[in-house]
Amino acid sequence: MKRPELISRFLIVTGILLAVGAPLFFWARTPLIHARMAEDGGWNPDVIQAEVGEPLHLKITSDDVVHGFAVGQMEMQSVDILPGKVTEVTLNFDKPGIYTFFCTRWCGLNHWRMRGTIEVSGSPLDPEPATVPLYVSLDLDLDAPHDASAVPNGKPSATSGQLLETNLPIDQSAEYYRSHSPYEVFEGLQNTSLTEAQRWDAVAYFWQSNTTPESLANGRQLYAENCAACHGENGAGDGVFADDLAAAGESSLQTMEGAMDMAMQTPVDFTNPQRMLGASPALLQGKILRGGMGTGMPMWGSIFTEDQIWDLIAYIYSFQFEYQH
Ligand code: HEC
Ligand SMILES: [Cu+2]
Repeated sequence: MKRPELISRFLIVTGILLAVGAPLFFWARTPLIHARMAEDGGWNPDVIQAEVGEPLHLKITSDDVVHGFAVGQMEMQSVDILPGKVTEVTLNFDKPGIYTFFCTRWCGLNHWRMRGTIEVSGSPLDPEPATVPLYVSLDLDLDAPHDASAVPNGKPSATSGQLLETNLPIDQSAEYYRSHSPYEVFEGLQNTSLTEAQRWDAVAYFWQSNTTPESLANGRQLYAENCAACHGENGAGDGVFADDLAAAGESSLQTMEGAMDMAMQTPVDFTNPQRMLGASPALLQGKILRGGMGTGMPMWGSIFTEDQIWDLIAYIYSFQFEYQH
C-alpha cells in the first residue's frame, strides 16, 4: 500500500467515525429516559449528569401508565409523560448540586418513590450563602413525642382572638412563632386574666397573623397535589393510600426484611389537636424535610423550596384553627 492511499483511507475512516460519532455523542448526552411505576424500576436511567449554564435536553417516555416529570426546588411546570410518546424537556441550572427529579402523577402506592437525581457540576452563576434549616439550628429531636398536655374544646377562633386585649405577653417575632408549639404559646398566657378558651383563641389569632392568605392558598395546593393521597383531603389521615400503607406495614412486619425495617405506619391525622398543637412549625419543618425514615412518610427536602415548606406548614395548622380568611 502506498503512503497517500493510506492517508486517504485514514481520512475516510475518520470521516465515517465523525459522521456516526457526532450524533452518537449528542444522543448519548440526551438518552431516552424511560418511566415505569416504582415497582417496575421507576426511572431509567435515574442518574443524569448536567453542567451549570449548559441547557440539559431530556427526552422522556413512559413504558406503562401516564407519569409526570418535575425537578425539585426549581421553578418549573410539571409535564405529563405519556406511554409510547416522547416528551422533550429542556432544563437550565444556575447552581451546582444534586437535584431530585420526581413523578408528579399518582401512579400507585409507591408513586412517591419514583425519584431520580440530576448531578449538576460547575460553579454557581449567582453565589448565595447556604442556609441551615431552622430545626437543625434549634437542635430539635424530631423523634421525641410532642403531644400537647392540654387541648381546647373545639376549634379555637382567630376572630375571637383578635377581639381580646392587644398587649398580651406574646413575642411577635417570626422566630418565636416558628420555634414554639401552639401549646407552648397557650402556656405562656397562663398569668393573664383570660379564660382557657380565650387563651386558645389568642393562639389561633397569633397563628393566623403569622401567615398570609397567599401562603395558605399555596400550601393548600401543594398539599392537595402531594400530601392528600395519604394524609387525606381534610387532614384526617384517611387519604386513598392510607389503608394500603397500613396493609403494607402489617405485611412487612410478617417478613424478616420487614422486621428489620421500621414498620410502615398510617399517615398522621392533622386534625388531632393533641398531636398537632404540641408541634412547633420548626418541628414540622424537620419532619417534612427528613421524612419518616421507613414509615412511609416521604422526605421532601429535595423537592420543595424553604418557602413552599413554610406554606405547607401554615396550611397544616389550618386544620386546627378557625381562620377568617
Ligand atoms: C405515602 C404516604 C404519605 C405522603 C404522600 C405524605 N405523608 Fe406525611 N406521613 C406519612 C406517614 C405514614 C406519617 C407517619 C410517620 C411519621 O410520623 O414519620 C407521616 C407523618 C407526617 C408528619 C409528622 C407529623 C407529626 O406530628 O409527627 C408531617 C408533618 C407530614 N407527614 C407532612 C406531610 C406533608 C406536608 C406531605 C406532602 C408534602 C406528606 N406528609 C405526604 C405518610 C405520607
Ligand atoms: Cu409515576
